[in-house]
Amino acid sequence: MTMQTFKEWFFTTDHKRIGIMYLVGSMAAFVVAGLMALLIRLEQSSLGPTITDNPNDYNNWLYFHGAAMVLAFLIPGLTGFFANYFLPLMIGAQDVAFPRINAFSIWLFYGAIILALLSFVIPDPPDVMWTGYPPYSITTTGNTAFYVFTVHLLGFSSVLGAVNFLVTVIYMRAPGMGWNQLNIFTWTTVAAFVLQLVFIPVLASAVTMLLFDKYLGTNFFNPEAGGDVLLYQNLFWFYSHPAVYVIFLPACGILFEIFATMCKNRVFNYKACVYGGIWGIVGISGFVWVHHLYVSGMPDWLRIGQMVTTLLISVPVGLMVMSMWGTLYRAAITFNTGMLYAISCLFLVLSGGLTGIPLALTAITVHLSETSFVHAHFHFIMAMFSAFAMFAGIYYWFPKMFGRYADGPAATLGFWLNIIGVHVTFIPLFIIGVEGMPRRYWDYQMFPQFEPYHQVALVGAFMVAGGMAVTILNWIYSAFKGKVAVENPWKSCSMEWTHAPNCPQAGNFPNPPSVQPEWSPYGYEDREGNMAATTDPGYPTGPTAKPAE
Ligand code: HEM
Ligand SMILES: [Cu+2]
Repeated sequence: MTMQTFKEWFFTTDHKRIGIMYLVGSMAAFVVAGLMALLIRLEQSSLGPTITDNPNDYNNWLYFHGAAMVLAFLIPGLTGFFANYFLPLMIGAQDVAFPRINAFSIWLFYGAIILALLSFVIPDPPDVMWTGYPPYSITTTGNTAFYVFTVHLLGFSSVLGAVNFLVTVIYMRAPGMGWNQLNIFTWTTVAAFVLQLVFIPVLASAVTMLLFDKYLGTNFFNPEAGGDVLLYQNLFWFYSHPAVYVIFLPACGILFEIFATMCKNRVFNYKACVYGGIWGIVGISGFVWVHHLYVSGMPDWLRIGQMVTTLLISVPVGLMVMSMWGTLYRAAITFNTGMLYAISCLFLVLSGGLTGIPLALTAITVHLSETSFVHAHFHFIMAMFSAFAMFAGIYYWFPKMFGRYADGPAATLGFWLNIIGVHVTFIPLFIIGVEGMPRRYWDYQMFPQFEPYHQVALVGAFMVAGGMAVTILNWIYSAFKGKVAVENPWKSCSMEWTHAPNCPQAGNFPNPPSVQPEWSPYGYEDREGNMAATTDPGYPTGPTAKPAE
């Protein structure tokens, strides 16, 4: 890369380049955090010390793994990369509302990544998990400030992104585009950014109070001086439960785009999905956080009340999942790699969601809390469902971004290694979780009978590592050398495919489109009529794309 291209990328304000920079940053976080996961599995694969005899090493890996996967891979991947690249294209906008603020957001994100990586070279890295609970985070010799400042940078970046994208969707839709003509992905992204805007300030205050307690001698969380240690848990989960929907919702949005295109169907029950499903989740999301602290002290009315709201959230989630299945109805499905990942998600959301139900029931969770059952639950729904939805989206939009296909034998091999590998890893953890395997323990001398399960999990972890290596190398190869793609290869009706060429230039649309009320991003029934309801003839009738050099 020449200095010139480096400068062009570094100072870019183009939402697509910023998107690609988020993709690169979040995948880098994914790779490093994935290596930590291998160390964790290796350490647990036999009783007693395995690859380290210092339990604190284990804590450092676990800290980095969890914090990076949630805060630097999933959230920036979904609300940074996917939203940046595709949302303006889907709504027919030429860029986001505030391109320079968008550039500032990505700088903050990279600042956070660098800060997080520095934790590998400082003498006393943070060891407080991604949750940072006091009193440990205050009494530890680990550098809690690193954790706090990383959260600050990422939070600030997200809040700026939220304002930017909400303004973009409200004011920059193609002329004539009504709210019920938005892609589901756009809706889920709007919902995710509303959640970020409302809840991030709470997390930011919680970790700032931690910083003050540890370094400036305040006592917010110190019961000896009249503080309340549980206050932190409440504040943390008041953000971090909604944060799981910041991940879950855009992941679902990606799946809807893929299902509609590959099945050539309308989104089933669109309005119920948007107003009942997506906004139902947003509405209830702020009243369920207590299910993360059922085993901490609290009055029963609060515990029972939030058990009810937690269970209630299955209703909007169910509406969305029904819409997904309904979109498949009587379809002649195109099974490419994106669709393979997307279909696997239909099953992963079941195993991940249904295992949340016993955890939501106060009587049962007393038994399951802090065991590897919880660990397996959220890996099914986050590490698999949400991450696989992202991979699905990368394959689906690969021709749009790079003008080339990433499908092929390597892609399929990667898929099967990944999907089999994650099950081999996490099913054993469900089983031993029910039998009492504590989560986040370095060693488990008291449970020698669990050792074989950990060995199976290790095999699964190596399969996933292999699958991810194949997948990522295939992406890098395909971006430069893959088979050149035609315009709109999956024959979608959505605007990012029909009206912008592959590898769109700055400004996105050769002729900025406007639409009539009968246009729909899912207008497959009458494709010609649908195209006629826009002002631009659109692609693929237009010029062919220039593949990425
Ligand atoms: C309908 C679905 C869901 C239900 C009923 C549910 C319920 C729960 C409950 C009750 C816990 C706390 C368990 C404990 O600590 O004892 C939990 C943990 C967790 N869930 Fe879910 N969940 C659902 C969906 C999701 C989704 C969609 C995500 C993310 C995309 C998610 C991510 C997590 C995470 C990360 C944790 C563990 C947090 C930690 O302690 O580090 N869950 N879930
Ligand atoms: Cu939760």
